[in-house]
Amino acid sequence: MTAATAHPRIGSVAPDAFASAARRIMGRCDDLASISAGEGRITRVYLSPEHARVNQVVAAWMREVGMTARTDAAGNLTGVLPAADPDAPVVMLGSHLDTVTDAGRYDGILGVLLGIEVVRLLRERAADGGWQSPFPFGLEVAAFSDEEGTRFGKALLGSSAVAGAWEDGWWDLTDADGITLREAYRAFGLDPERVGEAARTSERLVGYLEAHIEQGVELDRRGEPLAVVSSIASARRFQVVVEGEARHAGGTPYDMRRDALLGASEAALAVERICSSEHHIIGTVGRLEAFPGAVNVVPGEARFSIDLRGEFDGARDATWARISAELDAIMGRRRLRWAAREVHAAPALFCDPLLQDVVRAGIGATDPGAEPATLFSPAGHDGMTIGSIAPVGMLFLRNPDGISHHPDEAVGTADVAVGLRAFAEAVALLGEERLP
Ligand code: HGY
Ligand code: MN
Ligand code: MN
Repeated sequence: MTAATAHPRIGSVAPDAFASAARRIMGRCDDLASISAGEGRITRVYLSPEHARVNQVVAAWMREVGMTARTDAAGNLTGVLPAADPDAPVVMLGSHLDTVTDAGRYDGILGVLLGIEVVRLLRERAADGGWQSPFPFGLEVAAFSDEEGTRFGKALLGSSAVAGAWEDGWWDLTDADGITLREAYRAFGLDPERVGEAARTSERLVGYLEAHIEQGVELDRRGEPLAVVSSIASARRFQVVVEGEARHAGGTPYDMRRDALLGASEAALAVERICSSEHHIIGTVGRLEAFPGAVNVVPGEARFSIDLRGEFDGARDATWARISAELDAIMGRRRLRWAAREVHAAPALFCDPLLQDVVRAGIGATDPGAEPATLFSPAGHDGMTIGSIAPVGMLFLRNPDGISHHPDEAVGTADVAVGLRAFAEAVALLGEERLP
């Protein structure tokens, strides 16, 4: 379904309404960037004081467009604008407000703010009679609290709670200070026993639509502002420990050394070599530590992370088997021991065909005649968990140079304006398409 013409209720919105909304969004991304644990950089992790503060600020913006806003039992912030009919279908929009360490200001945040502006637009259309009834379908904006997994290593904690997929084994996860997830819940004012209350059923939930910067270079290279997302890469994350023997850096001959750092370093290069030879398999060693970490001691232990993604779960798992075999060979050759602990896993998510269509139609309405790009997302998103309770669709916005998870992360105000138009079109089309 590609609606070449604008949706009747969105098409009549004055173009400068999108431009002024885009300017508001960009300013608010700057506002939220200042709510951070670190001076001069953006770091906002799950259940932190910054998490509490950003929920307060965004809740006010949700209320400004007529939504009720509340923080759920897992720390997610949800805005709700009910339909006139309490049994009407609901369209959920959203993304996440948490960040990686030293992050950019658009990853996640942009999608939450675009969702709020779509509600503002659709409500104004209803207010000025642009809509037959106050609201034929309900709208929700989910501001998920932990998509990145920065603090506890396990990603998608917030949206997992909403999807009813919480696992009790997660309570004993610890952060860098040894604080458990359970202790962090209590310190934040949440009751671990009540996390199940954040779960919602799929009842009346006809779709989850997320707008997000691409976090890749495809749109920049094509010179296009927007794309439809076809699927989201599956993910597996491991914490690997390598054990050798700490010895004197001067007195230990090479043939006697069991240097854990060198074993880990060879392993990191092996991850790159194996994954780069595969299609849509991406492996990254993002953290590597040597112990005891003294300049004059051969490292007796090394710990490193592996972030492994793939378009298809099977290909990802086959690649993990190849990496494991290679690590066995490397560590055997160096007389080292190694063990990997899996700290995160999420299957690939294939976006719903109808939701892909409404996003494609929304983009088409902004650029009639063009054939919008359809891209695979190697970046993970909350739709990976929400997909178990609702069909998922995603809209990508151009991210110059693909820089993300970095302070230089960027998005153009003009792209945000055209992205808002496309997103609003898609939501209106989905809502109407799913009306009884
Ligand atoms: O890591 C990711 O792909 C996402 O940005 N959390
Ligand atoms: Mn991210
Ligand atoms: Mn993100």
